[in-house]
Amino acid sequence: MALALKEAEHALRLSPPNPSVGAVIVRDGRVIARGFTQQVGGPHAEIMALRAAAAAGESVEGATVYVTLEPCSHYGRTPPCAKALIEAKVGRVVAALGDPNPQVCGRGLAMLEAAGIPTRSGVLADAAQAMNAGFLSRMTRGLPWVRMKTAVTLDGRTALADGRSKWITGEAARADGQYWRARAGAVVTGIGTVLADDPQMNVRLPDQVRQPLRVVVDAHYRMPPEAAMLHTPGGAVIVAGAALETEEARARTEALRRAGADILTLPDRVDSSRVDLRALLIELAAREVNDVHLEAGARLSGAFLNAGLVDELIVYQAPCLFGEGAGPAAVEPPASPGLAHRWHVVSLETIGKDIRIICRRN
Ligand code: AOF
Ligand code: ZN
Repeated sequence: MALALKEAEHALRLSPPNPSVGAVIVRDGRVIARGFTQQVGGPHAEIMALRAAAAAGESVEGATVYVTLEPCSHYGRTPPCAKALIEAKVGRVVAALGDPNPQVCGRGLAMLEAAGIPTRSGVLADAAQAMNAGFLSRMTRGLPWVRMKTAVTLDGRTALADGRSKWITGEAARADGQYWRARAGAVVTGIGTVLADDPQMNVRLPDQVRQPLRVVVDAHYRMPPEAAMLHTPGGAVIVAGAALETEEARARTEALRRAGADILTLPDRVDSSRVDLRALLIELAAREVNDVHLEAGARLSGAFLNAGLVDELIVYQAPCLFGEGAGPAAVEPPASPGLAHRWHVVSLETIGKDIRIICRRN
């Protein structure tokens, strides 16, 4: 199963909105084939492993299949893996985790059992869960998994006193940030960041085949139609704004549409000139976004935190000190002490000359 999890890692940037699954086929104590989930619409991990076995001239009859998610039982974009495993006459199926997709939800393992193939589930479940936190979140909560990324100094600052902020962290940390972006279904930022930095918010890795949606939270539709995001290759651009009934707002949204943006109107429950961030996440989940990569300034990051919508923090910390009076912290103040203290560290690593801390919610 550990090998199957390793295999699944190859799918992280490729498979969304499908979960990233790995499969390994073992016969007489020997690994005879491996596979991982392909791009959406393409074969699942088990099918790739069965094909690899066939290509290598290996028989899978009676073999054990280790797979990091319950084999599917439904006709989605592809036919059911459980059926393919039954037809291939495998001997046993071991899964790390049940598939909470309501179209599967135990039926994959039940199909195998009904065909006389013994199954087991729950092997290395924690690692499998962590790897597909986004897919599991969308299936069980109807919300994407939200990772908030920030880059700060040792004293938690995002800019010098004069506002200069470019490249706090080094090249290695920035490349690592690209990998996290690359596994997301959507990169979310705020209009403040667009106006200050004019970012592209795309994935610039040479072997990347899919691009996450690019979402700008922009209550008043202030995004310039000339913004780089609208004129660089990458995922579709969504401008998420409020229900403004003014002539100017209508003219601005029209200009943005002409520049290629998709306008999403999400009025806040208490204030029609603000964006309801939970409604935004529900809408993104409906568009099959598993993972949101939040890469924004202190204001929007703080708003997501204070709405209790952030699941994970990725903090890059550079070994420098900007000191008292320097630019802003990564986020606006938490609305309550409970929100400030809700995190625990799950990983701490050096990335080039910087450090990366990953925290999850308690
Ligand atoms: C598997 N193995 O490698 C993956 C599975 O539309 P489809 O046919 O591609 O089905 C997508 C669903 O299949 C997805 O929502 C999830 O429940 C399951 N993903 N299942 O047996 C895999 N990626
Ligand atoms: Zn499948």
